[in-house]
Amino acid sequence: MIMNEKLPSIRIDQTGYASGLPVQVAALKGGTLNVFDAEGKLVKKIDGVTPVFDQASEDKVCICDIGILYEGDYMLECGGETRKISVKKDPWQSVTNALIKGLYFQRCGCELKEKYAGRFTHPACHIAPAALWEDKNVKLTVTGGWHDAGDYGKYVGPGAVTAAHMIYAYMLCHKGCEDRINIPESGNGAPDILNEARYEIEWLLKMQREDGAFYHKLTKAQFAPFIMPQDDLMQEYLMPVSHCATAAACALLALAYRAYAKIDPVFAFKLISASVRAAEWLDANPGFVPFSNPEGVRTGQYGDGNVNDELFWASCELFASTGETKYLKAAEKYYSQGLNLTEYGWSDVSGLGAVCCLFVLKEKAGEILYDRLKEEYTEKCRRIGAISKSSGYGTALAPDKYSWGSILHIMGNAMSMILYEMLTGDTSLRNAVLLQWHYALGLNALDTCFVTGFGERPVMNIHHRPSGADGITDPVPGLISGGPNKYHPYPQTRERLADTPPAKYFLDETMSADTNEIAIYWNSPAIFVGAFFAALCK
Ligand code: 9MR
Ligand code: ZN
Repeated sequence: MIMNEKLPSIRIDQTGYASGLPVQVAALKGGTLNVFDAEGKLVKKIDGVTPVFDQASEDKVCICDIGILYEGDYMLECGGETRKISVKKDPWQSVTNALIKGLYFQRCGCELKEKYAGRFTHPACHIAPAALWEDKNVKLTVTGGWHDAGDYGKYVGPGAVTAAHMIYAYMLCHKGCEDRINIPESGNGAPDILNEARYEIEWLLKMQREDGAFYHKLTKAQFAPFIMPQDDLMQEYLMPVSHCATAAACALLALAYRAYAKIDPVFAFKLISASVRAAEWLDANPGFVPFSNPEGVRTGQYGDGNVNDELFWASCELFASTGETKYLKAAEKYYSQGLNLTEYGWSDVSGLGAVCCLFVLKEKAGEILYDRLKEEYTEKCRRIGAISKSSGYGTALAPDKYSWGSILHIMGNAMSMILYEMLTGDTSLRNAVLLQWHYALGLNALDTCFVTGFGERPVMNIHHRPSGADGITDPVPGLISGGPNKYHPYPQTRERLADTPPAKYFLDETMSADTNEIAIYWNSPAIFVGAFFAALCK
């Protein structure tokens, strides 16, 4: 790759390294890797660095484990090139905080005040009443929630999944997400990660129809042009209800009930009641119909063709929150039909149900949903570790899996390996987890930090309407790009990138929604991973 030749031959985590964890870098030239401290003293030396062919990037690359370094700045030298790294006690709390704050910047229906948003302020947006798609004379006020991604749509399933990642991040890695992040609720006694998630959950509650079902999404018929949200004045519609949205919301609300029970019992009661009403609707309406955009609608479809994973997750969370055995039986039934236990994205949420079984229910889940599920889960995690091992950059994604939002799968696989460690006490996948986090922050085939506002070479031109329309050069900070996407690109991207290998199939360009959009449910698994490492650094 011509582009690659210009990139530095040492790839690093551009946000720094932790003094308590091994330092790993990638070298694209062989020989000896020398590490000099700030005084120029040689402190480490790794001989025999031998780059080997990496299928996903077609680079020759070698991951070098430098081991533990004390806090300070260092100069790496290998194959006649140098690159600086910094080692700090706790380098990633700020990144994690920014990723949480990134969701604040996605808030809809309220003003983003300078006090919280700095330069990235804007007046309240999308505050007009929404119309029911199926009966456009009916108008309802459904403000709030987060803009989903680079567009201004708000979608129930993706929102539920994002809030769930944040709640589980808090439940399982709370020391890494306890900071105040300067949002309007900061200092109210609740952790800000839960304050931020609540902004979405309050909106989700409004997306429930009287009979318990959830509207699939609240969007316009078409995506807006690249304008600021307050200027996007076209009519918003409540699109028809769907099984997947209802089941995902049902699951999230049952989970959120436990997360907010102590913080605000009245709110928590609302959550569990809404969850049970959703479950009742699902029981009464078993004929699954996948959502597809009604005629004339072009906004995100999120057309999930399988609801079993959502139903599994919902059953697990409802059992955890109510103790009613009917939910346990239902969860066992869905599990027996086969699930991808290490998936946590909008289309497959099985992994969230697995987390509930393994970390919340534990022995209460019983033989099938604890012992058997644990065996299957840990085996899958080991396989994820093996994928990372077989990649030149240590990336836990097979070369043929770089699709739209590849970052989701990389961060999801990092989550699985973290959960594996928590579950078994076996730390053998730790370095692989670190490499996924480093991937997001610059140790990759593109030498790009995928989180806006961080690193030497951050993504600059994310597909994100406010970032494109606000007249500020810098993008809104704390947002993670979806990253390389060879297998689901736009035709114009394919024309431009032709034979580019999968891990480089990326354009840091505003119009490249297929490779460089941001999305709330890509930020959130990165929050989980960041919170894990930030907690380790305490
Ligand atoms: O994340 C979604 C990805 O898995 C799909 O391949 C892609 C194309 O259908 O859509 C992604 O979701 C987008 C949604 O449809 C609309 N808002 C922006 C989302 C992120 O690109
Ligand atoms: Zn808005």
